[in-house]
Amino acid sequence: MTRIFIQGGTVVSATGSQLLDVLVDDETIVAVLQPGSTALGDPAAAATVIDATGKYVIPGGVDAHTHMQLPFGGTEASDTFETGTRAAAWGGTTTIVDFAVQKPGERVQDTLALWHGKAAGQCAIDYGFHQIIGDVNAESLAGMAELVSEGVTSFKLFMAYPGVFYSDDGQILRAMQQAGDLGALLMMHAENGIAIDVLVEQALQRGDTAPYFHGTSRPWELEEEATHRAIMLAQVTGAPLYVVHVSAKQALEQIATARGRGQNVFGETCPQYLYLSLEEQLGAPGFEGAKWVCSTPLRAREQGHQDELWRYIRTGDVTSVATDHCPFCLKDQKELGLGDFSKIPNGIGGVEHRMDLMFQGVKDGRISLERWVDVCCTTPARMFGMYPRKGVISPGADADIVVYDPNGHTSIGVGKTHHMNMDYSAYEGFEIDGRVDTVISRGRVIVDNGAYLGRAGHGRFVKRALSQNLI
Ligand code: DUC
Ligand code: ZN
Ligand code: ZN
Repeated sequence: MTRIFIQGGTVVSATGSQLLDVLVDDETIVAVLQPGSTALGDPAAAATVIDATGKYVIPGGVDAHTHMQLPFGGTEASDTFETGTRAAAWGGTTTIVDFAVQKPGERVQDTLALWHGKAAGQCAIDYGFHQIIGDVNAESLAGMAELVSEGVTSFKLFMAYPGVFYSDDGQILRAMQQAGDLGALLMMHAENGIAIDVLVEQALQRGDTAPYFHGTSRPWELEEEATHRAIMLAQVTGAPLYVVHVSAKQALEQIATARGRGQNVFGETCPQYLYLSLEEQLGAPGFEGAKWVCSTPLRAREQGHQDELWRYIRTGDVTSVATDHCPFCLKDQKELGLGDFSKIPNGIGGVEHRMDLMFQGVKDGRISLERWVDVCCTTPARMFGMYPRKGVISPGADADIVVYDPNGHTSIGVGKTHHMNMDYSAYEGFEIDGRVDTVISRGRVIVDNGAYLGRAGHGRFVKRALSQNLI
């Protein structure tokens, strides 16, 4: 048995911050104590003591949207479950929820088994799965029920990528009906992929082949339209809807309107949409912009999406912030799209930087300390049925804890704090006014002041309940 006593820190939860000490026994938080309390005798006795004076003690981050080793765009995402979860740990994330992928002709049960096989024994931190349904038919709809009983309680559909993951409105309706009946959460990639494919073809015909035109051929109107359609379909079926990686302020307005009516609709955004833009990143000279090709795309800074996205985080209409971590190296992977932006594998890696980038939002006065913890830890845990094991510092919870130094500093970039398997950083040169000091995953210190102490295989599969965040 290992005991850890975290002393002198400010415990930050989604609802408040207080000077408190935390006692961990083996894998579990056993007590949260007033400083100096002797209610349990001397809590420091026989324990490793971590001095958190002047620091924040927060629940380990929960990143509910990652794609480790995803086969996509003619290649495979460059982080394995081993490298990606190690990088996540470095950045203060102690749970990920990744996506198993069913493609046409495959059984969802088989694809989930395949993803279990990829992750088992490899992960540094705990992990769960969502299931992508790429072929809605009677068999896959029946399979959804089986998956729910195995702790996979959320299903992603795509209104984009015709011929790959795309579902038409009839298929979406059927999957939503099934999700509604099961009480499961329907996750949606909301972009009008049929219209986008026409714009892509026309751009290429014009000779607009550079990465910048990935962004202009996926205009915000086609995100807003698809978001609205998904919300209406969800309303007809009664399914709870979680719209992933929202980048357009107009799409969030649709989500906010639906929520205002009391509909179970939730929005997720990602740090890339809060910090990066069409003009500066996708529009970088030459082929450089390929680094930031992802979908939904980065939006035009001049259109004011970022300020609105931050505002929707404050109002709660953005329920959680995830990374959509889907890394590809520039060399040989992003380069598949040299001369044709439509062949650039879509995805940005960022699993290591989410906690820091969102803490910068606290420092910049964009969000409160408590909202930081809420959107990065607590609500994702509740949204995806992992609460109160995850996302909270409370007796009985898994001892997933981060000691965060608000006076520390983090320089982001390859060769600095970067442990993801990527040959560039999407956030190269970012300077963060804070630092992850110590990371504890189920009672084991896995990162300690710049030293990695974790191991592949420590992370376990989290069998999730139904969402605990429905209205
Ligand atoms: N968007 C990405 O950018 N990558 C993976 C899949 C997706 O929807
Ligand atoms: Zn998506
Ligand atoms: Zn994704």
